[in-house]
Amino acid sequence: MPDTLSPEVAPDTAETNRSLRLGIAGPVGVGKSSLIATICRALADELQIGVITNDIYTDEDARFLRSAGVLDPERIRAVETGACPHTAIRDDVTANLFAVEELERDFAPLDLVLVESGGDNLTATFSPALIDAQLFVLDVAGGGDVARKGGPGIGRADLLIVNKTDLAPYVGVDVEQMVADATAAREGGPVLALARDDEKAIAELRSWLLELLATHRAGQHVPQDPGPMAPHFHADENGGYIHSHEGEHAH
Ligand SMILES: Nc1nc2c(ncn2[C@@H]2O[C@H](COP(=O)(O)OP(=O)(O)OP(=O)(O)O)[C@@H](O)[C@H]2O)c(=O)[nH]1
Ligand SMILES: [Mg+2]
Repeated sequence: MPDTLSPEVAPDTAETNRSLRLGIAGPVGVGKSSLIATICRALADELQIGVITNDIYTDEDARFLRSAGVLDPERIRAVETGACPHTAIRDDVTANLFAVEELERDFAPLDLVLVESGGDNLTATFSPALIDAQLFVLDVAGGGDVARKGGPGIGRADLLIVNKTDLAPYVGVDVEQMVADATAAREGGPVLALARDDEKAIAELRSWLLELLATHRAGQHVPQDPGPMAPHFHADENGGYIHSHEGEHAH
């Protein structure tokens, strides 16, 4: 596995028994729920896992995951946000925090709680008040250019997934190029190309998660806030450039 998939580590913090809370965000339909099913399939034998889904007006994602049979259905709970998804994962995380804590209490001790955001736009990220680490998911069907456009999730999530690579030949996307563009937008941060039947990529994701869990338990993982702004791409007549608002006040 490449070195760039190592989670960030900061020394001298306390060990913890609390579950690792992992957020999964990304645009509508990129495969967030399917990815959660994949993670559960890959790790449910060795880890105690719980799932919180966020839908705007339904509990459809929770129902999908329960019917996938990857986890005890009781361990999958839905939060109906009733508003723009980022409101509940970033602005006021109360409903999600209650749901996570209740799940942790009911099934103690849990190792991993996966929180799926409702599908949103490229600006949506989780608050570090809710989760310890976050995945941002894109899919090839959304177009190879999306990775290059940047945004906080693409730029600074702990891991970026380029999903549904099996569809690349049908939508004319060069996966290697998309991963290279994403890696540049992330200034070298980890990017994983994945499809739900790609055993090798799933094994890499599994190793990344176990390594992250180990650093979390050792008290050495520091949650990062991707924030609302991140380096992003501006097109111009010379082919465009990556632009950063570093040092400016956040909106
Ligand atoms: N070809 C292909 N299809 C996939 C893959 N993963 C998911 N899908 C399909 O993509 C569609 C959307 O998947 P979901 O997992 O519901 O996506 P989501 O991001 O959770 O969607 P929302 O929660 O509605 O935003 C479904 O039809 C899945 O079967 C994959 O690796 N390859
Ligand atoms: Mg979903």
